[in-house]
Amino acid sequence: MRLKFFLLTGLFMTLTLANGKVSQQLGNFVSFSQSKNKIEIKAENAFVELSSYSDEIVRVRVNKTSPERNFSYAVTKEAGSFFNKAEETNSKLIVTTASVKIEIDKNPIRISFYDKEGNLVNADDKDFGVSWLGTEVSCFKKLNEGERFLGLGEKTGHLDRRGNAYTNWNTDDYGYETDADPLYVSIPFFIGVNNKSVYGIFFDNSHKTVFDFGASTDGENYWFSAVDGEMNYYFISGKNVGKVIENYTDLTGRMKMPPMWSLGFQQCRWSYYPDTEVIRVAETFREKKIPADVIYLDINYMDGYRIFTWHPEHFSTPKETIDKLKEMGFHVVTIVDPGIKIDEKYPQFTDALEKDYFVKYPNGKNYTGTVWPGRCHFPDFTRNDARTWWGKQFHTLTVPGVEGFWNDMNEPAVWGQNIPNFVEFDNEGSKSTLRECRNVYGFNMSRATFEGTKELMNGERPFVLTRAAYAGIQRYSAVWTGDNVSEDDHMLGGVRLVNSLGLSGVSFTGPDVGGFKEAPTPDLFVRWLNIGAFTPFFRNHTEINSPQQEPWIFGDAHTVAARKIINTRYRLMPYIYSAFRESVESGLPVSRSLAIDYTFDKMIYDHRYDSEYMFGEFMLVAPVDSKTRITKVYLPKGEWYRYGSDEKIEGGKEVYADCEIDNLPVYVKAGGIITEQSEVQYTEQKSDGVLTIHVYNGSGNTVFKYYEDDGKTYEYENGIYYKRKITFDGKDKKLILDEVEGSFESRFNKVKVVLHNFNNKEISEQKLTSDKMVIDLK
Ligand code: MIG
Repeated sequence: MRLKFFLLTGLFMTLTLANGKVSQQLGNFVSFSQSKNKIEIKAENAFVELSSYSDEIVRVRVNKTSPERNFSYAVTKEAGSFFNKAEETNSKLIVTTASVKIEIDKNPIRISFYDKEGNLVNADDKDFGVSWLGTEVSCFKKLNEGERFLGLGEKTGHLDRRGNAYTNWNTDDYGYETDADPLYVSIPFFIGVNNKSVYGIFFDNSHKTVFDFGASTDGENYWFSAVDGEMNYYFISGKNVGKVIENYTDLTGRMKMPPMWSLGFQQCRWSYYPDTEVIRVAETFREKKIPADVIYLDINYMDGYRIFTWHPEHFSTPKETIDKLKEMGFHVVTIVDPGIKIDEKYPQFTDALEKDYFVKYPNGKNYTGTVWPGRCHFPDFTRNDARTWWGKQFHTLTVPGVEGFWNDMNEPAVWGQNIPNFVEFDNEGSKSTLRECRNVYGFNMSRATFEGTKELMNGERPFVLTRAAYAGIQRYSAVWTGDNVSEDDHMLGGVRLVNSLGLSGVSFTGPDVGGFKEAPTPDLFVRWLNIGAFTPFFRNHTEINSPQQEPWIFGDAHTVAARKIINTRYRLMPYIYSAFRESVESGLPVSRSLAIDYTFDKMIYDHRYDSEYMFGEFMLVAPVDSKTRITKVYLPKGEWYRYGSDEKIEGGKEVYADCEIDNLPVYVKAGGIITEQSEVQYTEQKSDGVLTIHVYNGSGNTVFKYYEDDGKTYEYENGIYYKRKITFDGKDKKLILDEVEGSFESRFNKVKVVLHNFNNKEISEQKLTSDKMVIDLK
């Protein structure tokens, strides 16, 4: 009787579970098998698969049925065989790599990750591990005491995300609030920081995902979920935050060197037209001796907003216009939107229609949405052939000389902002819908743009910029943080967006300096410019019908300040370019939240200080609003100098700092090595040929990895670069330039050393040779 009752309720339960009204747990362990590359576990209600990508990267896949195809837009690395032979006991399965121990409790299945020393780093929640609710899949994790959460890409809020929840669903949010979520970019990767250990989790599922870092479950656990698809995450270990980022970018790829000109100052607005106005703006930069490298054409350069066309009157001779700009040292970036105007007389439309490259309704009709050009169809960037087609269309821009491509509206955005979920995508041969493909739409558009323009530019580096993105975007594009507002809070919040993107593998990022919506006060503009000068992507941009926002329109004093600030950016170019190279090699960002180097210092998470960051290896930037003239800054343990000064400041405490409007608090770490050049008006202009190395006295040994290449081709991938280690020996007070590696000839023929807090002030110019040089600083 009793047994029968159980059997019946059992059957009943299975039925209710299957209809998704209540959740379903993965259940107990049934059996397992190990092959060369993976461990497959059968559970009562699920299949669990473990695989390894290095000793420090373990992938966990959990599916209700035997796993779907193995496919990822984000991951470029192949699985390997880093697992030792699994050990089975009555209650557990134990799997190890050289650096991670994974314990799988059998009843029910719960996964725990330990480090080499046997410390528990991350574990499933005891009550709830992986479960489903209909198609929705969740993973609950144990929340450790004091655990912090970093990253998750372009997310507003504070550095430590604990106590907050976030959604990934790429969204066009014009003039977003400083606590808005979601924004344009989805990177389902975060870093957990325990009292001693750190780890990363990359949940590679492009559906709408939620991350709840102990926000709403009484601090008992934290969880992440997706509305559909697999529980598919990578547990990434590493001895510190930097190593976790290195491992994550080993998995999802790193950027290539962007063109050097794209590290210069970029001038944008919606929109400069006609061509004579573009030339006038460029000329004004040169007249006023304010350095700049780039000018943008926003949507008005096109003919009726048709992508890949030129406006017949306003830009009747694009090549002549661009040639003129090039003579002045300017590069041109044009905007492209994904929406292709429905217009039988527009060849890009008829061609794509004929080739059937547009995303579709379930009945096969092309989806139509309205954007700037009017009614549009949208290329299916989840198809390789459509991507290739898109890439080829750029010839109408590259032939006249455009070198940068700004991918906008690729969330994708349409008027109404609500594309039906059932719109279909090819999804690389495995048909799917907007639910799975929205978050990777901008990623794939940027990829098509990068690959296509790279092909068209005969070996020169295109610059690609995007608004929407998914994990791995760093391989193809820089990211800007969308339609912000001209307010102090946006300026400061924007710094944290950049830092968070940096923690998530994307180095080349920045906000609209000065603010997109509304107009900045002169002080806000100058302060923002100053922060922008210490941000990887440095672009001034503002919306249509807003007041002019070029650096010279805020009055004489502010123009002088703007010039001084932009000059600093150009002086620092040899330092900044080297920091980009570091990013290309290791994935470490250029703007590095203090959580990278000072992870366990709790003061850096204090909301007054959590926007501070290292710019490159040695400079600390302390952002401050436009109204404050004296501020408190937190300097981590160690010794520091205010940038450009010789006064040493003891760290490990809060200090007061003057911050006149043209003087952002920027510090250099003791032992810091900062390479600079003479002031130039654009990156390709010849400097005086002197490389100036600033050394800030300290007692230890510090190393700077100095790097140069031609700044415009991919020849550096064939060894044509100039790399040398510069070491400051703080004990013997010597500067050692190692022998040059690579076959590129330096832009500089002389070297000068400027000393900070030494007995000497400087070591006068000498010839820069490629052999080892030892410079005595005493
Ligand atoms: O509907 O191209 O974020 O930078 O200036 C607005 C016009 C479309 C949004 C971008 C902004 C750009 C603007 N675009």
